[in-house]
Amino acid sequence: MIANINKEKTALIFGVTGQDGSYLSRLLLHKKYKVHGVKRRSSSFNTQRIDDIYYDNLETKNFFLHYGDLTDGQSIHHLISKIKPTEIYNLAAQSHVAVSFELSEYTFMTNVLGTLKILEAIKNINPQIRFYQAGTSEMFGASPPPQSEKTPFYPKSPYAISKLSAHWLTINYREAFGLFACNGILFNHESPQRGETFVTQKIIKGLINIKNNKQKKLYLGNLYAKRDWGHAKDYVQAMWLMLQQKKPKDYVVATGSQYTVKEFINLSAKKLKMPLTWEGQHFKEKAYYNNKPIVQVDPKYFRPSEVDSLRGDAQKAKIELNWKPEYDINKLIDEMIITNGK
Ligand code: NDP
Ligand code: GDR
Repeated sequence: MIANINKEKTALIFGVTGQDGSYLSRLLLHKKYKVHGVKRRSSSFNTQRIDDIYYDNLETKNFFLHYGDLTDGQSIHHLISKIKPTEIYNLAAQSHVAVSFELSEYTFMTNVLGTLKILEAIKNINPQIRFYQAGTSEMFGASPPPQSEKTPFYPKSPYAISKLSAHWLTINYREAFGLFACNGILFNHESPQRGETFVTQKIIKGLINIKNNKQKKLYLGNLYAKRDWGHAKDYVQAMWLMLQQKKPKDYVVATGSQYTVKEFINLSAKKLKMPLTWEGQHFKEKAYYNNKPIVQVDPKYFRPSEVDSLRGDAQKAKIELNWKPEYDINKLIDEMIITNGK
């Protein structure tokens, strides 16, 4: 009996209502964890991605939701003391790069000070708790690909700089206080649960709406940025693996392939049987379908400074974690199209 209690794993997820939070919750419940998630107060419902998990686990009592906020240190301390997790995943963030140029202070309060508050609470309450910090390929910014754990950081937005601060805080608490704290340096990952203001979901929903005559045009920014797009389901597996190792380390997680935003549009349109022809250049570039312009550049979606080219080298994760992605870009787009009802 005691052995069983000792073996029980309890996870606390900050950012449980987001894309990754929903996939990680499913993964951990499947692995027989007790999962506690932190949701923040909102004037309208913000639990759509996890409502089914909540109701499925009402009787099993394996999934719990608590109010909390990364800007509220007291709630963080209280939750960690009360829940006594064995693992904490910090997925909560102001995660939109473009928005971070407008909400720079809030981005720092959440992404940097929020992480610091969790690390402090772990140090003071129970330094044995294992900690995962959601780092990002945006930290590489202007450093050319392929980017690995050895690539110098050169962040290009308040978001990227905030995440880099959190990255170094995590390393510092590992070195200074012996915490089992890991940084995942994850490249872009998408899914049917991806927020609608990120470019992949915006493109797929936009094209489907246009095909169904529910929308006339899709307005986008930089069509030539290159990204390494994977699937969130594969990437949460890597997060969990990092916390199961003997030693806490930092890992790049990526597919190793990159595409431009324009290539992503063309691939999606082809799968939707919407042949596109492109005309014009720069701000005048447009894509035509059935002789009508349906994709158009809008300068308002350009960022004050852009990350041009990301392609990750995930060799370390492949070798040490035995991680490998199951999805490629085609499988990812197919799934996003199907679940959008096309
Ligand atoms: P989402 O934007 O989908 O989710 C972010 C989560 O953080 C949501 O649950 C959100 O709550 C919550 N949140 C935001 N602000 C606060 C706050 N002040 N207090 C508590 N919770 C808050 O992001 P993803 O799931 O895509 O990403 C997860 C993490 O991984 C983020 O930290 C992101 O920066 C990072 N990351 C993401 C990558 C990607 O490609 N998806 C790549 C690399 C890193 P609410 O639902 O109420 O808005
Ligand atoms: P990113 O993802 O900034 O890489 O951050 P996003 O999908 O927002 O942008 C990818 C690229 O597409 C270009 N782009 C547009 N982007 C958006 N959102 N909307 C548009 O209309 C548009 N047009 C062109 C962007 O300029 C960019 O080059 C995501 C987030 O999940 C971060 O939290 C995470 O850390 C990184 O991925 C890795």
